[in-house]
Amino acid sequence: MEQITLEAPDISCEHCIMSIEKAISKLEGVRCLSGDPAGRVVTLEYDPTVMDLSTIEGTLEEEGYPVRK
Ligand SMILES: [Cu+2]
Repeated sequence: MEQITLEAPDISCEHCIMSIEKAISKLEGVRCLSGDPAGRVVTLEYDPTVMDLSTIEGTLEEEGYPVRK
């Protein structure tokens, strides 16, 4: 499993983290480890053999939280 922390500047509160967790939970091979509304980051774990980072980033963007590269 790969672990990655993604920064999404549009995260503003715990509800944003929950929205992201919900969207991520629908994807195969990835799960949320933690979210930090103050730091505007989410830390994820994913299996690179079934999931790629661009799909995860696309899902966050669709949810309204584009990832800062
Ligand atoms: Cu929020």
